[in-house]
Amino acid sequence: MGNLCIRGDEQTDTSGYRRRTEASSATLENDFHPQIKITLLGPSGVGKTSLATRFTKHTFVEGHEATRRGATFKRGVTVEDSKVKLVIWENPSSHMEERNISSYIQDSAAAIVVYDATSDLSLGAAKRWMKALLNADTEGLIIALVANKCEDLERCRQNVAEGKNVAQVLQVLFCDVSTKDDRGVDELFNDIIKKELLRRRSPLA
Ligand SMILES: Nc1nc2c(ncn2[C@@H]2O[C@H](COP(=O)(O)OP(=O)(O)OP(=O)(O)O)[C@@H](O)[C@H]2O)c(=O)[nH]1
Ligand SMILES: [Mg+2]
Repeated sequence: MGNLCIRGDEQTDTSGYRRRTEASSATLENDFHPQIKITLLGPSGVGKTSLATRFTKHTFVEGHEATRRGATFKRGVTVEDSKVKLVIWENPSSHMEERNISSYIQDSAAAIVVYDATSDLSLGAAKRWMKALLNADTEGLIIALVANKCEDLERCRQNVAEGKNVAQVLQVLFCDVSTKDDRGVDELFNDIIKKELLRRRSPLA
């Protein structure tokens, strides 16, 4: 899993690293710098809220309630001795249009395009979002394509393989996850944070 530590009530998980949950908002505001903003993109129902909620609140909700206004999710994370304030932003998918991509990714360090790996339609929509990203000014932006709902890997095999291929060709991150089973989610955010910290430390940043 790597060097991931979360501020709040301290717990030790099965991998032996100490983790904390629910840093108070005062602690989060005062002690966690720099801030890294991540924007979630993708069609309705693919699990964007679930991904953010799993990472920031360690919970999963079965029912689908569409995000109608923009939603933000925050968490303090310590990665490689940096105390990072992570802000995850979700736009309402009912209002999102690919041609407005530049306004969604403004100020973001990373954009995650999420798709439902059990649905071909959803993969098609994710490809359109990837295309929109490629046509926008994304210099310095970390891009990740994420296949969600991968509890049953055999069922998702084809759509995961296709997503992986798209990501490889476009040279972006790819991750298959299940927010329901809490699989792959910490790794995804950890990878993005590490990449962004490295970029900010670069003499060319
Ligand atoms: N089986 C399974 N279901 C999931 C998973 N993640 C999310 N879901 C379900 O998918 C539905 C939609 O999840 P949301 O997180 O609300 O999706 P969203 O992309 O935020 O949807 P909008 O806000 O409408 O754009 C809910 O019923 C979730 O319980 C997963 O990993 N596995
Ligand atoms: Mg949502």
